[in-house]
Amino acid sequence: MSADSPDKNQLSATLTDLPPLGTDVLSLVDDFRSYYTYHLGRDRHCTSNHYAYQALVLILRNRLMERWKNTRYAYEGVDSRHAYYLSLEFLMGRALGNATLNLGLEESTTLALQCLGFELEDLAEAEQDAGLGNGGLGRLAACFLDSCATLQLPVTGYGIRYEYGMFRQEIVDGHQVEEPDHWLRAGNPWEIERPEYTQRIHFGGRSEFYRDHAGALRGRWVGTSDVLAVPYDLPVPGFQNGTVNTLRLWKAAATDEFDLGEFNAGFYPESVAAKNVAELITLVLYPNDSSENGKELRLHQQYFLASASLQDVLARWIGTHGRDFSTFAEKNVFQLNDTHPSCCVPELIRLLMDEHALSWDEAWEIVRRTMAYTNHTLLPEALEKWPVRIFRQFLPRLLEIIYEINARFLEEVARRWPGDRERQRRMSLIEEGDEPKVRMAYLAIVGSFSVNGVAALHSRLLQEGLFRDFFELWPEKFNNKTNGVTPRRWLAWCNPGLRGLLNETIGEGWVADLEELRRLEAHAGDRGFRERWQKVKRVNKERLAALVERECGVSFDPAALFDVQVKRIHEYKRQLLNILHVIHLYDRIKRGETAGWTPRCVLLGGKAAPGYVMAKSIIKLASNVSRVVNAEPAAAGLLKMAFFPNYRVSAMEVICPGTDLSEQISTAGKEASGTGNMKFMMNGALTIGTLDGANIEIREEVGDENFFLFGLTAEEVADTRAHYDPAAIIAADPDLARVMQLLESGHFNQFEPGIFDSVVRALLSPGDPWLVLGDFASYAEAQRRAATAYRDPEEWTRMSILNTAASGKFSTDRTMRQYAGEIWQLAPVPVLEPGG
Ligand code: B1N
Repeated sequence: MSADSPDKNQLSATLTDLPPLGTDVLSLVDDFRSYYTYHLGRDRHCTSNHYAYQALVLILRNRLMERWKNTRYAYEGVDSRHAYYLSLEFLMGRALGNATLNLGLEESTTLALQCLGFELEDLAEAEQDAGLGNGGLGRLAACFLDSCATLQLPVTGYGIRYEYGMFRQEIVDGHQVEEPDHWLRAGNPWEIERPEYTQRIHFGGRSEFYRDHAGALRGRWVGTSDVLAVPYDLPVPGFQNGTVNTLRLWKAAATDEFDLGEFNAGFYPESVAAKNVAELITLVLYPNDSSENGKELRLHQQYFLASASLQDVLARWIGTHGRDFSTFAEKNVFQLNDTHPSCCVPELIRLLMDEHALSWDEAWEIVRRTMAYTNHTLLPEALEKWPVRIFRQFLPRLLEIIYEINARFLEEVARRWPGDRERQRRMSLIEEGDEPKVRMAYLAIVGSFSVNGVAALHSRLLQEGLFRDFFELWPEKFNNKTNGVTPRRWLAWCNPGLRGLLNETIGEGWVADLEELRRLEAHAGDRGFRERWQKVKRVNKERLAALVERECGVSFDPAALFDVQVKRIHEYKRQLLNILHVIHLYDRIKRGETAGWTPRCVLLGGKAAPGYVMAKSIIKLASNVSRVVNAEPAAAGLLKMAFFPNYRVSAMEVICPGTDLSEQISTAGKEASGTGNMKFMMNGALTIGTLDGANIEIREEVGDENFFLFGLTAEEVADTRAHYDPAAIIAADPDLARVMQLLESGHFNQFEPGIFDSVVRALLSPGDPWLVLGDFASYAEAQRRAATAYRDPEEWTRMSILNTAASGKFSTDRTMRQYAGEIWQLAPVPVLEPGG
């Protein structure tokens, strides 16, 4: 070995084996000053919190970085089986608070910042939400990652680094206006770009057959236009355990040879401009929740994610195992978050056959053993079906593989049910018709070893309805995994007051073992404990009231019942039912029926998909009703209403701790699970809800006496459809008749004639799929029970405590243990803390 070429291992050790970073106040202060001054180049004249926020992120990121590396080494060291969570959405929200909490650095960070003249809370506020998701499905993915890291499970998230996340909602004259969310404008200090792991993605071209060296007939994809996928990694810290997992997000980039033809022809600026076309793929998140997008660009996004992620995993595999894929299925499992990444099924076959020379049977065996699919909705409008025409144009080789999967699958169906042509037609991956389509859910089911729903009722309805034929064929594939939420963000971080009280009462174990909350039951009868519980709630309500005042210009009295419905605006979620009830309360006030009144503040919030006209009318109606109610002198001190603009993860962190009554009022059988319901419950809100989604399990856990149940069951909903008669319902219910009269008379749109006609028509239609009026009386009655209960603060507080106490099941730690044990066959891998 010569002097100028040191031993390679020596060099790498010198490079990367550093002593652990200090986590004491002094080390944090020193480090902060250094980043602030040298790296960011700021001094005492800088007035914006932005740079202090950046400096703080960088010092925390360093501490995550050492754990991140240890985690990677630990996984490599035991050659662990690994799960990949593939999702078009990760609704991460802010990362700063979560990082300090999970690193166990809250106290020292708070002190260090105080030395420097900052408050942790202010710097946390300076962070943009990472809004790379629409709602429940994307936020679930984020909670899953937190729990996997906390359970030390080797799980990597794969998603898309959208340049623009979920739009920012402004309310102008009561109407929703969408503003672009350019969340990366000021840079994202958490992310690490890793261009060395760039992948190449094909589009277009054509599929052809050829003979390989051995004379075998093989397929290949030629004449393609390629796009690069560049990975950006985000750290996902576990709760105080040394583990940091990875969320890898792909950004599209033009290839270097991009449009060289045009370049050579002298169109230099044009060819550079054309780069944008490639980069369009990851430009923007589609803002449709629970409805199909159907756009070519969306399919590009889906395939882009699937192909980049699979190639990444295969490249790592080949790096350690060479081209021997015989144990690949023992070491890897892919969880598909809905059908959005279901191109993975044909794409893995393509990669293994066309690029790695496996046979069909070998490739199919690997797919079948490594893919698992989660369904998140029964709504027909959300079920993805891509026109064969679009596949043929952009993904011709994939289409060919899908046809082959289908041919083999239909043979299996024919063997099981000989001669049953109708069943073959029903189950085919291709829906026939003028415009033949690929049924993505069926593709996912056929290619997966596991199919799960997200709450008990939802999973049962999938088996009995939507996927019945498949359940008959492969009952063993089907299972349920009830959703959850992470108790780190949704209790420990967002509700510091309650965290303190819980820690003093039952110790700190609940943060990583939420079933510990059951021990609160013993304290629900203790008057002193209830008083402390009330004080915490009061402070949280004051914080929420301040936010509502700031965002909506409406003042909420913290002594009133805070009644909250925040979620995407959708007819099946029945925000209209809530608004009708507010109108009913308003009507009672106007009629002087206020004896024994419970003052109430109603908060509604959520985004409407930009093209969903009815959802936008619902927002407008909520705004108009708020304006009328808040201006009514007789309602002062009795009723307030506000529409909360730009509802998002960071807003929910203030909203759920300050809520008394959680509105979970979807038409039974329509909400797959819901997860907001769980956040509210954990923070001690009581639920008014239907027997839908996870509400059913919430009620089971907390007991009927601590839950305000109303409405038709899923079975009754199905039976009511045929003879639903809104006119008769109104005729039989004078309260509802007056509400409809107010609406129809234009009382809430005096200078905007006709704007709510379509809303009224929908409510009055015997074909209303959501049966809004059908549940009105039952809902109003449950609201009366809630109002009465609230007037007994001791009793209400007892119920509030029991709700938190019973919320242990709804931790994603439980959900992830079930995925790991029952689907992934994945064991935890211990990781040492730095210096440990
Ligand atoms: O997924 C959540 C559930 O808790 C909710 O009940 C469910 O509505 C939600 C297409 C969806 N289902 N489907 C979607 C989102 C975006 C998109 O483009 C469909 N979101 C849900 C978590 O399980």
